[in-house]
Amino acid sequence: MRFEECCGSESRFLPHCSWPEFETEVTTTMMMTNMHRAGRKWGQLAVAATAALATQAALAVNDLPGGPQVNGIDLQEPVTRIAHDQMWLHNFMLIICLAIFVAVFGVMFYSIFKHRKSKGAVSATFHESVGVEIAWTVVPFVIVILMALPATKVVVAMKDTTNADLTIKTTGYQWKWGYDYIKGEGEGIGFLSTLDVGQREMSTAGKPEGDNYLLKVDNPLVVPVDKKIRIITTANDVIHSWGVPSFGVKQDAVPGFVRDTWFKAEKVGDYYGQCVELCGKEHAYMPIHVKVLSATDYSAWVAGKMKEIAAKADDPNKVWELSPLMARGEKVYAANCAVCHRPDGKGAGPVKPLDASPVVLSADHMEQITTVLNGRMDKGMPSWKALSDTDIAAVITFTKNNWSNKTGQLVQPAEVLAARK
Ligand code: HEC
Ligand SMILES: [Cu+2]
Repeated sequence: MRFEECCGSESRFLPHCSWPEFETEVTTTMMMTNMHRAGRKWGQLAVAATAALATQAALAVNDLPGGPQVNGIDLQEPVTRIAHDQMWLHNFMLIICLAIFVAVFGVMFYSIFKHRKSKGAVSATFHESVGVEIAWTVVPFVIVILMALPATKVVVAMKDTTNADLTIKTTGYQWKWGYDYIKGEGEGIGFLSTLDVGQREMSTAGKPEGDNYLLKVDNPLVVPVDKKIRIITTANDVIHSWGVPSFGVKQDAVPGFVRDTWFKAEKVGDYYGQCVELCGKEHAYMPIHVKVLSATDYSAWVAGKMKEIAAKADDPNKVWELSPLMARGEKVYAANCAVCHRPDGKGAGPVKPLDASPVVLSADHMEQITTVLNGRMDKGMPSWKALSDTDIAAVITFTKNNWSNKTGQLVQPAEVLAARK
């Protein structure tokens, strides 16, 4: 295995990179040991084989709808127009290749048989037949054009990511996927999708179970049916690739670059894929599970997720202690206020100092709350209404207790909330 293949474009050394060689060696040694033993005791081997068959029967695996099939030899069932087109192209070219195969080998074997030496065949003496040469140039050329035309059409359609209903950013990590809904219904939702822990345990124990072995994730990607979904791919560490066979989609996720692809699932259901670019030792453990829902189910899912996000956000009625609120306020100050009021709180020019400011020191919290909330637009102090109640309470508490301001006052988010009305 080449180093770059294992570790992607970044020159970051991963010690596990050489594991396949190691494993091959171990497996070969094990196989040899087993053969040796088997040679000694055929009886034992027979017993072992029967046992193995029995366990196999117990662990019978079925086709996974939207995923791999048992002994599947065809492409997975297509559920997007692109996947249908790809399947058609595949069959079309297969037929052409088959026809060429039959024609070429037919002529060849016929000639070998018909003109064999034992029948007294004498080779022909013609040379440089213009007709034949033109034919074997023109015919393949026509065939290539015939194949290239529909193929180009499909490739162009695959790249057309315009007018998407939903845009989702997909980030490859060693070894999981991150999904961020960046445009369309569900905008703002974001989560990580990791292999289900139980699956990893089964793999470690060498006891695969279930039809979705190594394809089960904790949080599947959820999308609505019959909507054009644009997938933007990128990666955080090494090159990964996002691929779902039923959608006919496979797009590399490259660190520092954004690429895109799209799909429009025509059927509700669960569809599976995997990372398809060797990305390190857990490459086999970063599956993709896409749940395609009806429009109403999708809206319900979005509503649920939004509630979760809101619940995680700050509760304005939470009563804070001084030190966590100060720590948070320090960050809010550095991010929003320090540009004008300076890190030392002394201000500059028309920007009044906050250090020792009467407004800041005032025992009446409202004085500073209204100043920060509404600003003094005419004097160059912006309004900070866009910050959350907790952020405003935090930054005010911070200014009231930092530098030479040692008021010991604590401003709670609820006071800010009340002042907004
Ligand atoms: C764009 C520059 C700017 C930023 C950013 C800014 N301020 Fe101000 N701030 C001012 C100016 C200018 C004044 C003085 C207004 C005046 O003359 O009354 C002021 C005044 C104040 C006052 C009143 C001081 C007094 O003694 O009257 C407070 C309190 C205050 N700012 C807090 C904040 C906080 C908290 C933040 C961050 C959330 C912040 N400011 C961000 C420009 C800024
Ligand atoms: Cu990967």
